[in-house]
Amino acid sequence: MDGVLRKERERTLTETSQRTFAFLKPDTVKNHLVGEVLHRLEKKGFTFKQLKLHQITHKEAESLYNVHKGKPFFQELVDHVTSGPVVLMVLQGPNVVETLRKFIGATNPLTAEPGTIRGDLSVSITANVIHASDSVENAKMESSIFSLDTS
Ligand code: 3AN
Repeated sequence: MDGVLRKERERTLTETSQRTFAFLKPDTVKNHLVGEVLHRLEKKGFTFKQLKLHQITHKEAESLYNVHKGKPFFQELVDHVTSGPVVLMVLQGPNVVETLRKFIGATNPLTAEPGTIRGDLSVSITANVIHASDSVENAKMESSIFSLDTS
């Protein structure tokens, strides 16, 4: 790649760089898939800015999934994410909110595309490996529940 092209590419990457919040769910820790998922995220080129093992409390889970309160799957979801340790993370990369969501695949692993994290590593809609914020605003809000910062 010549110098002008390289500079242009670096400029584009810097300008679109952003941070997002994600966590690996308890199923991922129990199934010994933490290394596999972190490896995929690293290979893709995302940068870990923060990474932390954490036991989610009921209060934190209810804040995190407040939009789903009243839905039939709410209790099962809260029970699952509080059932064991999770791995919290702040990731950085170009357009990372959208690119990470594509990379992890659809909510239901049974319909998630093969090649995506959920498509390859799960069959359960509740125990679906990883959560990732769906907007810059939600990344800020969700990370703050765990005293992390995506700004
Ligand atoms: P995503 O994690 O793909 O952004 P959301 O935010 O709509 O999906 O839902 C949060 C979590 O709630 C999902 N990761 C999934 O575990 C669970 N969930 C969503 N929809 C359903 C459903 N119809 N049945 C059971 N669990 C669901």
